[in-house]
Amino acid sequence: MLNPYLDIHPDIERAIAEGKPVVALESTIISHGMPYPQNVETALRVEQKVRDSGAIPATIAILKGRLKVGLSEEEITYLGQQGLKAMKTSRRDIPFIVATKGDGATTVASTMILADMAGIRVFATGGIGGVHRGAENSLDISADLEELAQTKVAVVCAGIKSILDLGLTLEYLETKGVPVVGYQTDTLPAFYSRESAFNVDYRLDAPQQIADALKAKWAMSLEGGAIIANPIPKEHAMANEDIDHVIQSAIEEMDAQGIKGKASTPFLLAKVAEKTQGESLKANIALVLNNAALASKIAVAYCN
Ligand code: PSU
Ligand code: MN
Repeated sequence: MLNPYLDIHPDIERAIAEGKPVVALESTIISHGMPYPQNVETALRVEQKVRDSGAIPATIAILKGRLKVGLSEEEITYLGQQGLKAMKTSRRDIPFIVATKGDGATTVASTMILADMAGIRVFATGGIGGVHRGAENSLDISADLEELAQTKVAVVCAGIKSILDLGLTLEYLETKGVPVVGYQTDTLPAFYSRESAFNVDYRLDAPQQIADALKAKWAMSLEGGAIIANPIPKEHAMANEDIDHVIQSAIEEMDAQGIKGKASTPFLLAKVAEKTQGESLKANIALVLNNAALASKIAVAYCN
C-alpha cells in the first residue's frame, strides 16, 4: 500500500524488503515518559541494544507532518529536548498533526499504527496504557488497548504498571481478544516489580515459541496484536509495597489538581520519578533495555 504521508528510513525499508528483523520503538516514552537528558540517552542506548541483539531499530514519530519510521540521532535529540512541549499523539490525533505539519510523539497505539503501515511486527517499549484505577468513574481506558485489539503488532513491555488497575486491564484485554504472554513467567509482571497477584494467559520460555504463536495468529488473519510481558531484571526490581505507596499518593495529587485525560499518564510517570528520587527512573531504563533485547530476539525468530 502506497502511503503518501509515510517516510520509511532507507535502511529500514531495505531490511523489511529483505525480510530482516526490525524492531519498532515509540517516542512518547522519550518526550513524556522520562526527563531530559536521560530520555535521549536511553532512546539511543535502546537503539544500540536492538542492534547488538541482531535486529534493526526503527524509532517512530511524526515530524513536520511526516509519519517517520526510523529517526536520526538529531531527530531523537530534538524530541527529547521538546519534552512535554511535543504533542502526545495517539490514534485520534494523527490526522491533525499530519494536516498541520506538526510534530508528534507517538504513544504505543500510534506507534503500532505506523509500524503496521511499514510492515514491522515487533515493538519494544517500557509500559503500555491500560484501564486506570478508578476507571469505573473516570472511564479512563487507554487507546493502546483498542489498538492492541485491532493492529497486527506484538508489544514487548514490562507488564502492567500499577498506576493502572491490573485486574481491569486484563479483563478488558480478554474481552478484546488480546493475549498476554509471560516471557519465562507465570505471573503478570508489574513494571517495577517482577510479580503481581495476577497470572498471564500463556507462559512461553523461548523467543521462537513467541514468534511461532504470532505467525499462527496472523496466518489465520486473527486481527490484533499481543502483549509480551517481560519481567524487569532482578537486580533492578523494586518492592511492590514501596512503589504502590508512591503511586497512591501520586494519584491523590493528580485528582486534587483535577488532571485527567491524556495528561494523566505523563503526570503520574513524572510524579513517581520525583517521589522515588530517580530510583524508578533507573528501573525504567533497565527494563526498557531488557525489553529491546527480547523484542530483537523475537523479531529474529519471526524472520526464520
Ligand atoms: N507507561 C509508561 N511509560 C510511558 C507510557 C506509559 O510506563 O511512557 C506512555 C506510552 O506512550 C503509552 C502512553 O502509550 O503513555 C499511554 O498514555 P494514555 O494512558 O494516555 O493512553
Ligand atoms: Mn487515558
